[in-house]
Amino acid sequence: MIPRPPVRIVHLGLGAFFRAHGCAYLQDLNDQGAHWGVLGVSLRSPAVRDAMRARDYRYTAAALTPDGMDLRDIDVVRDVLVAPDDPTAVIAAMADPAVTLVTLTVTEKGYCHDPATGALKLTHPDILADIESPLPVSAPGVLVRALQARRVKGLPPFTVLSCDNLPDNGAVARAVTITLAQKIDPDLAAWIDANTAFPSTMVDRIVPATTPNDIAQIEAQSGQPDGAPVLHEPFTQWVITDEFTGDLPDLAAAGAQIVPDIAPFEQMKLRMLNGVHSALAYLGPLARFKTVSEAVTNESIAAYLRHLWRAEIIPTLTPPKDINLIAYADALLDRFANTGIQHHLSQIAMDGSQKLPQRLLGTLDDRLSNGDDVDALLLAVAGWIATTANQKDADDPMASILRGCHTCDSIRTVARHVSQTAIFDPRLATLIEEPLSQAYARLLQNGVGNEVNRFGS
Ligand code: CS2
Repeated sequence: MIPRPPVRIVHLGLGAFFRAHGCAYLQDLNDQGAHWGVLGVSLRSPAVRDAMRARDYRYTAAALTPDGMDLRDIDVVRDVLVAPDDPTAVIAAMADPAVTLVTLTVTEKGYCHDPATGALKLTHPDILADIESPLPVSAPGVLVRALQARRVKGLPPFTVLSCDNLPDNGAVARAVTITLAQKIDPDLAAWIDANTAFPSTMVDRIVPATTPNDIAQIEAQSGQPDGAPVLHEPFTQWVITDEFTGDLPDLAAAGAQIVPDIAPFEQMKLRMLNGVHSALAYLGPLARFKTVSEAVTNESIAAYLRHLWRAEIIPTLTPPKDINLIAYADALLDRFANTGIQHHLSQIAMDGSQKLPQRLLGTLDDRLSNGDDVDALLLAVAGWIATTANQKDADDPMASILRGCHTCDSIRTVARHVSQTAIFDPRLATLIEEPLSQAYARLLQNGVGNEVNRFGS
């Protein structure tokens, strides 16, 4: 029997995405003879650990195609720690000399930053707690205390690899870590700044949430019990800035692209895939669609998305080398239309306040500043407002601030949204308020079907 790989990577925020994406690359590497094992850390709940325990952290990854599922066994996770149960054990594991890489999928809000500016929110309750206590609760807190422990032991830092959908996610991870370290120990902050690499990455794979029905189907197909399988589309992409130093996995050997400048890849993916995902997530349910594939098989919605890409998003982008953005958009529509995937729009809709700036507002800002047409983008943002203002239990850290009030007409509702400086840069707020109020009023008056139809079918 092949020995299981030793822990050399710690992953913060172990959820379905990293298990379906990063772990698949590591499995490919290990299949080629490397030995990279992962210690997963849950920053909140024990659910993933508990579900993975029965198979000793092995699990099935199911690639979803319209014709069925291709199953693969992934065996790179060696253990999972739950930070709130034992933060000291997490810090000790990250200060192990064998660990050279810490990867993160903690979602946009996990960075405890202000999405509009990228700066750490020093008033965030978790950050206030982490300045006071050596037992951290936030992701930046865990990074700072683990780097502090390594410095005390005379070890070099680990490389920090953010795998969240944020522009220049390495720079965001660096900024929040160093800002917090400055509050705790300025010498430590200087040491981290001088010695730690935070490469930026663009990660891409559609990973719908696993349901009990999916588990039953996978168990029936594989013939073995598996409490924690993950589902994913066949497509995968991982682009990483060429800032890797030290003893790190050769992710290029598993198909990752290592590039000198990641910005064109990130902008392309965040604006074209995630931006359009968010547009669908807010407009689709208003037309009673529940999943991405259901929504895009509607010809008017598909025509709206084509217009959004071709007329409004693509002109703001610099194509990465050798990529044709029209072909990229067509491929996205095919990926979205995969009927083997039940990707619920509600999964994408959550945390809109944290997602909108990098997905839709940057594009809007670029175009409005040039006096370019923004009709289709405004409709998407109006859909977000209609959702957050009218939903009682929106899954968003700013839900209570964005929820509508009885006395708010459409102008006041839009004004309340655009005045949130954590989401809207004040300059953009001034530019956007009037046209957005009109778009929002039109959406309420005409309904989503008529509004989408304006873009042809
Ligand atoms: C989605 C992403 O839930 C969401 O917000 O837009 O998770 C998307 O599926 C991935 O980024 C695809 O790589």
